[in-house]
Amino acid sequence: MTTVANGYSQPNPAANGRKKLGGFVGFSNVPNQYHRRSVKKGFQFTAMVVGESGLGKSTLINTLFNHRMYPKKEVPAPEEERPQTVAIESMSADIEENGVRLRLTVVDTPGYGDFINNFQSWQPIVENIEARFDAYLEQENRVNRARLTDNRVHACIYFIQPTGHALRQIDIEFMRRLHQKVNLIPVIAKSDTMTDEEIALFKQRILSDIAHHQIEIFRAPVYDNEDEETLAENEEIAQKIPFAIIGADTEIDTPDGRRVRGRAYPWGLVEVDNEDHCDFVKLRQMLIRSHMEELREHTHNVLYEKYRSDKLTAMGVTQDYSVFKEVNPAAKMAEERALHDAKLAKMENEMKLVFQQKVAEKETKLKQSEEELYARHKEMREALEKQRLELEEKKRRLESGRPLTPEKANYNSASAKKKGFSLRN
Ligand SMILES: Nc1nc2c(ncn2[C@@H]2O[C@H](COP(=O)(O)OP(=O)(O)OP(=O)(O)O)[C@@H](O)[C@H]2O)c(=O)[nH]1
Ligand SMILES: [Mg+2]
Repeated sequence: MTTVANGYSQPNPAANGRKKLGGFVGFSNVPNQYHRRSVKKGFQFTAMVVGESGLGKSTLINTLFNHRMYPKKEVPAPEEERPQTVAIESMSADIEENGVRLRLTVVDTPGYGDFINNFQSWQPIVENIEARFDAYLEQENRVNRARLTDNRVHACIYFIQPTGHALRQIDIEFMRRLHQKVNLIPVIAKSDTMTDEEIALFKQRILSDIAHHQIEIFRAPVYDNEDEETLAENEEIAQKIPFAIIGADTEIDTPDGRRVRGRAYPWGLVEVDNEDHCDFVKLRQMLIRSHMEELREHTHNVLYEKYRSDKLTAMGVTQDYSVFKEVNPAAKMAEERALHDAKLAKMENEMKLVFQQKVAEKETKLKQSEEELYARHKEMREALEKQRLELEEKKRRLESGRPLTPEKANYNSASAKKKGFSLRN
């Protein structure tokens, strides 16, 4: 991680953060609160460079950071031997200016044009952009999402070869694959190889090609409440698109004794930071000073939102629109009361049923015991009747003088026999 000094001038936003107390409610201070909070949290901004190999993408990154992001060799290699970028790599720098913290990340991609099949060129880049969306989506789905790291690509600088003709097929294909995923900012690379007239003509051709192929490039929204100065500044930036840029990470001395970033040629110098020489300053201004928030907002509200909803729809997650239905409190209460009444009625019915069942059970039990009682009564009556008959029979016998029971006589003789038998022993 490197902290680089930078020369960007910016009005001091912290000075606006003071509250004015007066006879007012105070909600007009909300923007300031938001401002203070954002300043405290800091900002994250990620830009990506895409384009054909050797168009100066890595050089532009160094120029943007005003810093050589790549390790410097002991003996500086001639520019022609500069290594090609072979993999997507990202570099970050924490920049602080007037108390505002910014983490600026630049993603460098290997230039295409080396592959026979161009599918290999855009696929890793599209995948990288989507992986960054996925990482953000994954954070949003976490339980704790108080602090999200935003590594999404907020701007994609697309390098166009300075041919002076028109957009090539590969540019159109590439931009069409990227324009709904990222804010596209087309630039004419190595614009020091073209004259001013050539550049003006080439810009027109590029814009008409972009319009013809319905490629959406980033255009800053215009707000009504903007002051005239800002409007003019934004208009100036918009008119320079596609920016004709020059990259240089070396400093050179000018004949008039200044030390500037630029490129020295036998016939003269081109200065990176000179607006008469190229649009680099305007590009940097748009990225970092005037449109960073719009780039971030458009990424979040439009590009990411589209990616997110497409992805969730593909996963089979559907939106339950009934949750957005407007609620009328009176209707809601009536609905709840009806539900409650229905519940009460159901409970009453159930209790009635249980009661009836219990009563029926009791009745059958009573009937059963009544029958049992009746049967016992009958039995006892029969037994009594039998006894009465026997007694009457006995009485009759006694009266007629006959022995009480013939069985008794039999018994006596039997016992006598027994006695006789025992006597014999
Ligand atoms: N004339 C001119 N040359 C440039 C400019 N910017 C970079 N170069 C030179 O072009 C060559 C390639 O630059 P790089 O920055 O390595 O190109 P690149 O796009 O990163 O290439 P890859 O990593 O292969 O994709 C180097 O020799 C640079 O010095 C420019 O604006 N004008
Ligand atoms: Mg490179």
